[in-house]
Amino acid sequence: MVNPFPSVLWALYGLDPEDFQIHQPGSGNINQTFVLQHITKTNGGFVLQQINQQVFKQPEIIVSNIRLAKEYLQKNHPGYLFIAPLPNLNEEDFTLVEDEYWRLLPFVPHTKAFEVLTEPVQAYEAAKQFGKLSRLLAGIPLEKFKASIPRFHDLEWRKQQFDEAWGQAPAVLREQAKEAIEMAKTYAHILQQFKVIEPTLPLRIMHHDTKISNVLLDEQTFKGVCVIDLDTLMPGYFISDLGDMMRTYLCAVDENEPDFKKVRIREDFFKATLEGYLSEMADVLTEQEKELLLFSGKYIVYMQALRFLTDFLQGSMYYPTQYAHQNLDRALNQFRLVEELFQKEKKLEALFQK
Ligand code: GN1
Ligand code: MG
Repeated sequence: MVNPFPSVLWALYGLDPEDFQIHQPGSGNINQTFVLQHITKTNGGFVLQQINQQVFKQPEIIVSNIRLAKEYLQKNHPGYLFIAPLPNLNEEDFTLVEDEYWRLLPFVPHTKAFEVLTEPVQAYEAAKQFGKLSRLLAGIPLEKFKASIPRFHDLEWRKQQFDEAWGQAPAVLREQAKEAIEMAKTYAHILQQFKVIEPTLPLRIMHHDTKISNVLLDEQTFKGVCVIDLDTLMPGYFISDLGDMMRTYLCAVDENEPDFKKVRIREDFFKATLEGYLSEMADVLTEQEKELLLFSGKYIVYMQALRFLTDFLQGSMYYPTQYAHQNLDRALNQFRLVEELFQKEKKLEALFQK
C-alpha cells in the first residue's frame, strides 16, 4: 500500500517511510490497524493504529488505563510480555495529528492471530493467555482506572439500547428482523439472572475483548505468546472475558457465518477453553464466580446478539458491513449460539465437573 500517513507521524516516531512496506491485516471492527514491515530487517516492524474516536470518545482514558497496568506489571511481574504502545519522541504513548489519535505498537514475529480455531490446544493456549493477564493483574488497585467506554458490557444498558432502537426503527427493518427480535425476547431472562448475580461479582481488571483474533499464538507450535488490543482494559467482571472466549473459540465458524446450521459447539474446544482459563484463574476466582462459568457464555453471546441487532435496526452505523443485512445475520448467528449453549448445557456442565 502507498504510504497513507502524514509525514509528521513518521517523524514523531523517528521512522523513515522508505524503510517499510505497509499492509492492513483488517479483521478489527473499530480501529484502523496497519502493519509496517521493515524491508530489510527480517521479522522487524511495527503495528500502527488509528483510534476510532466515534467509539472511544476519550482516548486519554485508554492511555492512562494501559499505563497503570504496564507500570504495575513491570514492577510486580517483570518479564511478562505486555503489548503497550511505544512512546513517541515526546515520550507520549499516543500521537495526536490533526485531531486523530495514533499509536505505535511492537510487532511480535513468528506469531499468528486466528479468526477460527482448528485444534483444541489453540483454545487452551488462548484462554490461558487471557487468564494469565487477569491473574497477574488480580492485585492491582482499581481506583485510578476509568471506563474507556462507559457501560460497555452492561447487559441492562444494551437491552435498553435495543428496546429504544426497536421503538424507533422503520417498519421494514422491524419486519426483516422479526425472528431475531423474537429471540431477543426469548432469552431476556439472561438479563434477569444477571441482575440477581451482579451484586456477588467482584470487580477486576478485565480485557473485555477476548475474541480469538486478540491473542497471538506461536505460528508453529500454537503456544500462547501474548494478548493484544488493550483498548477496553478496565474494571469489569470475569464473565466478560470468559464469555467472549466461548463466543469465539467454540465453533468452527465465526460471527460472520450466514449458514446458521454451522454454528455448533465443539465440546472438546469448550473443555480446552475452560481448562486453559482455569489453569491460571482457578485460585483467583471465588467459589461463586466458579458457579458462573457457563453463564458467562450465555451472557456475552446474548449481549453480542443484541448489539448486532440494535445496530441493524439503527441502520448499521457501528459495525462495518459488506452487505445490507449483515448485522441481522450476525445477530441470528449469535442467537443460534445462545440456543446451542442452552441445548448443550447438561453435556457441557458434565465436561467441567469431571
Ligand atoms: C468489536 O474492534 P473489534 O473487532 O476488536 C467490539 C467488540 C465486539 C466485536 C465483535 C469497542 O471489536 O466489543 O465483541 O467487535 N469492540 C468495541 O466482533 O465495540
Ligand atoms: Mg477491540
